[in-house]
Amino acid sequence: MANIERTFFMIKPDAVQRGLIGNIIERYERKGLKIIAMKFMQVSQDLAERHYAEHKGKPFYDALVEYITSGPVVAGVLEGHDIIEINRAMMGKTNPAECDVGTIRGDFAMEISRNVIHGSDSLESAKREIGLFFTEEEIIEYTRADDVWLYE
Ligand code: D4T
Repeated sequence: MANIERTFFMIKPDAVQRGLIGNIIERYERKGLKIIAMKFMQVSQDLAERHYAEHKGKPFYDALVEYITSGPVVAGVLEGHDIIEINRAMMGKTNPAECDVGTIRGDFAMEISRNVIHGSDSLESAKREIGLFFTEEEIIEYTRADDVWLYE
């Protein structure tokens, strides 16, 4: 049995403004990823600073916080076998110039500072980020009808 994990994702302000929400969610659904929480929201200055705390002091930090608070985002939680690795593979590398075509960033992004989507990079960061954006009550446990055909 593979690992059932949870991961946090965020469709960033540039993707919302460019009308990419549907395309990104469609990719997740087509692949078989299970969405267990999702909301459309404005990230506050305080939440942005907590989310990006590990980057504080880096040259791109201020611009990063400004970008993520510049308009609404879609935040969500995915659950599935090895979901952190699968979501990172679907997003592509952080720098769109290095992304494979077919990945979300490879298909939609041009610059590292406008890279369309965020996804947790480890179990530890997933747990931290889910806790920052969602309460336990907002996370819905359910069985998806196609799980029996997605997993052996
Ligand atoms: P996020 O957190 O947005 O999913 O990106 P990654 O997990 O893929 O990458 P990261 O934590 O290393 O970077 C966070 C965020 O900062 C932006 N960034 C990064 C930037 O604008 N300039 C830079 O030089 C770097 C390294 C992009 C993603």
